[in-house]
Amino acid sequence: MTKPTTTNTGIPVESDDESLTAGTQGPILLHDHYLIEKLAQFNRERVPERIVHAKGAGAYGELVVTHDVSKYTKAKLFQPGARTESLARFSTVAGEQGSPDTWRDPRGFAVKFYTEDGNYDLVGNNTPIFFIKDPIKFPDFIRSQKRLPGNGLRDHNMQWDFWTLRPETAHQVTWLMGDRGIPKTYRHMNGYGSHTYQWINAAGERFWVKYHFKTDQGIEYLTQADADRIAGEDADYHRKDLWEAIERGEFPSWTVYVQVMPVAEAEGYRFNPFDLTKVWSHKDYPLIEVGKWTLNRNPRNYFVDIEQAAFEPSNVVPGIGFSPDKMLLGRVFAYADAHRYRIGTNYAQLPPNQARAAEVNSYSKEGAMRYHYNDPNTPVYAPNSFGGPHADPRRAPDGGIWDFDPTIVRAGYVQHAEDGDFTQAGTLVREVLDDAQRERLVRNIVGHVLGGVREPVLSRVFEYWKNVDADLGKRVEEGVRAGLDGGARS
Ligand code: HDE
Repeated sequence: MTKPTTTNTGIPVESDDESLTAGTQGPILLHDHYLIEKLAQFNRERVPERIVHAKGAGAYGELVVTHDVSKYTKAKLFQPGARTESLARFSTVAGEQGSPDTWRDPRGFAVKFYTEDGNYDLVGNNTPIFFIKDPIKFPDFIRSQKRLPGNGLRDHNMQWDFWTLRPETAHQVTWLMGDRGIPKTYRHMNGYGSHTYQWINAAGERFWVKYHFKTDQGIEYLTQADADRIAGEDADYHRKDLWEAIERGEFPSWTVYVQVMPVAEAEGYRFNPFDLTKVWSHKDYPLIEVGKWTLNRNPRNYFVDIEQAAFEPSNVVPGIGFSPDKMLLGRVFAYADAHRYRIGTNYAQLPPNQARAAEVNSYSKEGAMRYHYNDPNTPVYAPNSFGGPHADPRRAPDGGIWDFDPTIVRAGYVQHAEDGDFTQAGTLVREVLDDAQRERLVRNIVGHVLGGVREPVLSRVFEYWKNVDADLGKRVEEGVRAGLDGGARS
């Protein structure tokens, strides 16, 4: 016996095929409320897409801690042997919801851990750094990567205009234009927390840390030509790959590491350790293994579990804290604000966002779409004399520590000994990439610049890459000029 179709409130309906009319050719009747429900619901099926990272894919999994890092953090999810359920969402940045997975772009690497002390969200990318170092530039940066206001088209000239006017972008753009700019699949890329975070151990000692999720599948990439072809064949190539791998029982995993910097060493380090456009040399701060993170369960419903997933850098748990990284501090505000706008006041009650392993005793109440019941015997205000919850600083996450002078300033980062916008991009080009990777980098840059970049931006592009590396810059200029003269794209 098949189930009867019902209205949204469970009332069996007469027909799913014909509207109610006066006579077979007559007007549709207003009281055909099921017809109206169907059309009205259809018009309201979309929530606003994410303003960045609109296109993505996700899955559930688990973190298992295999090494003892308790001397650095008391966070329960990082204690030896701890197993914590997790949700991941991978994404591109600039493309809209229907855009191809294989466009050249950094990839979002958002991870939610359902810990005993509440949800911990580590919202990173597949690159250890980012384009800019101050959140005030973020709207400008993103707009330069999206569409022209006039004709609504994407524009390489606009992208390079922003990049070349903000030299701090050089390190990330070098990653972007290289192999990491188009991962073969979401399974074949690393993930990074990118920012410097803070760990606090049980004795209250503090450490600066950077997170690395190293793919156990190996790093693999798509060439620009393959990516362009696949974009035309299957816009959902990465989403489908992740889904099918998990369906096959081929669970992708990453080995989780941290770099740890004692707080006292931050001041004298050769790079400003809070500058999001810089990495910490692994020679200076080697990777310390923490555990294994595996994705082993597909979402039951893509919209409910993934489109409505809400990751926020403000979700830190005891043993983990923020740092003076201004980009992190800007994000600590922005994400919850975006969620309230995009998926409503009570987004934390939606299935993927609910605390799983922790009890929620917040004083929040009501608001649109609320469906969790507040305990009727618990007051909705504090202080109160009726047993309502009390804040306990001993259990709360640790506030940041700030070595700042009392004057409030708007200033760039303090430049450390080897700081400079192009230094690490040049090191990446000269010491990390091999000849073949450099050759592909040049070809990718030339191809992208020939996609419409023109003066006065064009000369700055050559200058930009010569600042990264003289030889690379020369090869880019030669390649572009040959292409402009009608020569074969180099
Ligand atoms: Fe985001 N970012 N971001 N971002 N970001 C969002 O949150 C923002 C930045 C990242 O799969 C938004 O729910 C600001 C860095 C990921 O749901 C928004 C700044 C890094 C995702 C937002 C940054 C990221 C987002 C858009 C500059 C890597 C997708 C909708 C201070 C370390 C998460 C939303 C998911 C999403 C704000 C820069 C990663 C608008 C203000 C740096 C992976 O809130």
